Amino acid sequence: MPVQQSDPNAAGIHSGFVPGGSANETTVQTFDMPINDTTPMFIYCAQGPHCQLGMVMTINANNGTENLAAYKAAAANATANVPANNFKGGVRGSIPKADAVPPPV
Ligand SMILES: [Cu+2]
Repeated sequence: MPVQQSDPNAAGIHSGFVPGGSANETTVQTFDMPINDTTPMFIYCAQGPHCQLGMVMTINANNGTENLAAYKAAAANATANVPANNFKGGVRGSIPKADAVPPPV
C-alpha cells in the first residue's frame, strides 16, 4: 500500500510503470531520484503480484526492525498490490542500453 494513501504529505516516490524494453530497443528507461539522508526507504514493484513475489527493495535499511527481510516477509502477505496515485519523487529518462547494469536481455 503506498504510504501516500495513509499520509498524503509523506515523503515517497512513485515511478509509474517503467517497462523493461524489448530486444530491439537501443535505450532503456530510467527513474532517477535523490537520496538526501539516511532514513530507511521501502520500495515495492506495483506491477501484478511482483510485490508479493518478492520484488521489493530498501534504501538505507538497517539491522533492526527496518530491514529487507522483514519488509519482504510483510510484502508476501499483502492482500493487494496497489500503485500510488501520482508520479512523484524522481525524474524519468533513458540511457543507452549498453550502459545499463545489468544489461537487459
Ligand atoms: Cu516488478
